Amino acid sequence: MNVLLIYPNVTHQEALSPGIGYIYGWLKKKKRTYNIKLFDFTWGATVKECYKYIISFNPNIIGFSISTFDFHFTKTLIKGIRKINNALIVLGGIHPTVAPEESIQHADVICLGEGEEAFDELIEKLNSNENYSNIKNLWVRSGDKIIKNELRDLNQNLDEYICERDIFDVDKYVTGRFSLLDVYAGRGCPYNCTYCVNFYKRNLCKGKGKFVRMRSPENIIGEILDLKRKYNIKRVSFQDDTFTFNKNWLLKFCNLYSKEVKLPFVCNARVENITEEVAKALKDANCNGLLLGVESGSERIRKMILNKPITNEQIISAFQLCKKYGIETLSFNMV
Ligand code: B12
Ligand code: SF4
Repeated sequence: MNVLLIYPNVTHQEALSPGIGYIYGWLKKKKRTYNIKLFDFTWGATVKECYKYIISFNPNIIGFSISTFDFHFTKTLIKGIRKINNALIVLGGIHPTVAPEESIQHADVICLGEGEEAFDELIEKLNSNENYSNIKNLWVRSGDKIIKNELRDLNQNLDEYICERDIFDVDKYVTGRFSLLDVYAGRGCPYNCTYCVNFYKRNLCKGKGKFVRMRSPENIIGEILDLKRKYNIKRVSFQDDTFTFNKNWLLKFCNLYSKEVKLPFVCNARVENITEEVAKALKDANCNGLLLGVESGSERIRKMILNKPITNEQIISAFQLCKKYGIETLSFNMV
């Protein structure tokens, strides 16, 4: 069974796809013996090169990881692929999750939400010639019919999932970002800002278990030490939507991190989480940058429209505390 993963990465940002890392990590963990390859557009590969690669590799299944930015390009790519290969075309990532009706028009299968188990089940069934139309999290196109399977329960033990990066040319990514790699400490966000994808994701997973989940600090630190050993990383960026919402978890994490890792790191945070105690713990752990969502200068708009009821005082206090502890800040603002 030949499995090809494609990262269209139209914006060419030099950050590898965690979606691909996690689904590949799951297949590796399950010791699947398929031949798994990646075609990565990050470094300027052309469509022609991709087609050439597909002809030589001859995949049975092709899985794309796409955001909405990637969708238009991916549609065109798929049209060409259909002419040279009969692989089952699967779309996963944020775009098929938020726009499934549109996505399924251009694929055989799409994955909504988390894809580790669903993609694995799909390949297993395809490999043994079994019916794959009833796999949870997947929509499957069968002629004119679309089979829309429900979502499975969310895995509450995120330590079971491992982001395996070795399918990527990791050294290139590490060099491109000055010795930095992204790490994911958890999934979901407890807040409910109206404009955010988490608002949609939480509704999608309603009734499927706790939406916000964190990995154990020990597990994350194990991953980072491994990245340090393998790729000599010098900095870490936590890409979680909100790294700081759970104070007990955060303090435990910072304590352990400061003893065992100490690499400088940056993370996203909510202003109201940044108390003196938290700012100090972050600094002691070697956090040198916080990215904070301000969004609007109007308290009324934040509260009434965005459902982000942070006060002006909380914003000022968070930025002042960061200044006091020598943590650089960046704010996200809507224009
Ligand atoms: C980390 C992150 C990034 C990273 C990594 C991007 C990437 N390719 O995944 C970086 C910094 C590079 C980035 C860049 C951008 N991002 Co961004 N990013 C995020 C963030 C904060 C977290 C994503 C996350 O949790 N990943 C963790 C992994 C485990 O989850 P996952 O990627 O969804 O993967 C799971 C499933 O989707 C599925 N899956 C994924 N791929 C596949 C493939 C197959 C075959 C299958 C079966 C399943 C599957 O299984 C995975 C494991 O469970 C989200 C917000 C959010 N909460 O989703 C925004 C978000 C995805 N980003 C967004 C945007 C807009 C961008 C940019 C366009 C920004 C810009 N203007 O440049 C670029 C696009 C880059 C790109 N080509 O993807 C939007 C996307 C909106 C949309 N409709 O597309 C989001 C939702 C933020 C928002 N605005 O609300 N981003
Ligand atoms: S706090 Fe940030 S990640 Fe969480 S819901 Fe609001 S905008 Fe989204």
